[in-house]
Amino acid sequence: MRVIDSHTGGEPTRVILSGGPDLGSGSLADQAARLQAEHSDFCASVLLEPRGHDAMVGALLLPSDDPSCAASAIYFNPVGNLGMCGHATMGTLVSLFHVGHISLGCHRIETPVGVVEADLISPNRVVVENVASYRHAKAICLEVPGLGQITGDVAWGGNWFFLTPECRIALESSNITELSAAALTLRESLWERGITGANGARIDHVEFIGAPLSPQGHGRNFVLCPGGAYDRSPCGTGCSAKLACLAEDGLLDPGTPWIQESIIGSTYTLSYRRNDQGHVIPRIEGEAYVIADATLHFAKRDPYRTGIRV
Ligand code: PYC
Repeated sequence: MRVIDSHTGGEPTRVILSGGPDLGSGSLADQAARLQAEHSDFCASVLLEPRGHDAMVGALLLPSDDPSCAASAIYFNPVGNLGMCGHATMGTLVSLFHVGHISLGCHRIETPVGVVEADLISPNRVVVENVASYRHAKAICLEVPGLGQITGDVAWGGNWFFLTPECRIALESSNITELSAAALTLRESLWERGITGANGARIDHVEFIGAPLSPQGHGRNFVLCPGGAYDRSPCGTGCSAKLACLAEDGLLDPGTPWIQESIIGSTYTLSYRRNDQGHVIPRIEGEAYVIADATLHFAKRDPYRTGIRV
């Protein structure tokens, strides 16, 4: 299986160029559902140790039925599919440029939750225009064991997020273990309380938000991804959810830049525009670098052929 590995602000992406499963026909959302339901061994074998690790996100590229799109992408992490993925879209563009499949400029990518536009403005710099993002619920209050009462917003940025400024642990890289534990407990509490996104959608990302550490920054975050890994980058879909909240609170005007720091200090430059329907269309600019151009091998007798799952 031919893969290209990259990282975007420290967050890894593995683009699968060839050797993926046959997902049959139907919409991209149908094919993504089939990937998750019928090919979990494939996903685990590509992403988990010993070939990968639990923070890795896969991008399975397929031809798109939409002639305006350069490709379709199904993004997945070791526990299941993502709707959209900002950092992996940047990683995908940089990887496709690396192998000579695309040139610099604008490319449309179909995802299961809509078409996104990505502008490769240099070999390592990408601007992604994400799907329309919005706040679903404001100031939801819940009791979280060990954290007390927490208030936060539920928002869509291509995935579902619970965003709160109230985690009470400093957003510093030395606290990643404590932040991860707190975010996991909070997510568990959301599930127990039945707090969901639209149409009962499960909230699988938790985003702690706070003040920046650098003088140029406007905000800093810690994002827990589905499963237990945290996002090394500022999380493109998490930034989109954050932009939707800022816009709805009247705290950021369209076109005004916002520099978002991740928990390891990598940054995205964000802004948004409103489309004809008045929806928030996030713009996320960041850097991605190719780190490996590889062939994965799956020996039949390898006891860890489908990844280490303990
Ligand atoms: O960049 O949107 C993102 C993302 C989601 C999960 C990991 N990264």
